[in-house]
Amino acid sequence: MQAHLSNLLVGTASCLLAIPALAADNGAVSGKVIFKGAKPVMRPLTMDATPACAKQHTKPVLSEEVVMAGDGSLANVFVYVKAGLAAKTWPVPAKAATINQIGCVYQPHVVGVMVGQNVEFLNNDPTGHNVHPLPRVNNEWNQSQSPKGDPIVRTFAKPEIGIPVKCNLHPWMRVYVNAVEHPFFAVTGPDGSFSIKGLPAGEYTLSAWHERFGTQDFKVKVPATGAATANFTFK
Ligand SMILES: [Cu+2]
Repeated sequence: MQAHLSNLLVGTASCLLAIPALAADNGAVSGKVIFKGAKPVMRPLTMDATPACAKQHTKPVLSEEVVMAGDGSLANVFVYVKAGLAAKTWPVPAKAATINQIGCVYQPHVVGVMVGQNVEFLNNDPTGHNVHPLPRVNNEWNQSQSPKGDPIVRTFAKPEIGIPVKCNLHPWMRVYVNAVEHPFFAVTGPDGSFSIKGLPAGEYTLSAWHERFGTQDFKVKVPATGAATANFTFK
């Protein structure tokens, strides 16, 4: 009886050891964001007031308020898991999210970061800038940066979607920072597509945010392995 019980315990222990492999987070959700309707016409940015900016461009630079392909595929949409994740703390990436200033344009135009992750603003330009986020929830700050100056490194302490960041010197400059408490987010590319990987299986509310077209939610069931699909249409 004694021997039988210890065999049973050994068996139980090896089962427990196997559990982490079974619980690996291999789910994913991917999809595409499109816009249906008359395509908005973007105005060219007027940089004439600052020749150091204007001189860096040979062609007109269009506002990035709407970046859309001919078929309506919508870029620069921030897609993230809004609800459904277990209450746990996800590790913050050691690597900073980088926002460069090139030709007096923020690159990229929409950025996702984790709360507490470093956000590094670089200045590639031969002119000064003044980085100035306008959050509703996080702390507002603004900091000037000399031509080709040292990076400005900051964090966003609270979750917040669509934080506009402007430059006090160049009114056309705009980047939107999105801070969330987990790593399950993406920004749509020029083809309107996105992919969020490494999700635990479960039912989630995904949210898609666009600076002009607003917010849309989508309920999705993510399998333990493989990808669920979530497509968004803005009008
Ligand atoms: Cu500037």
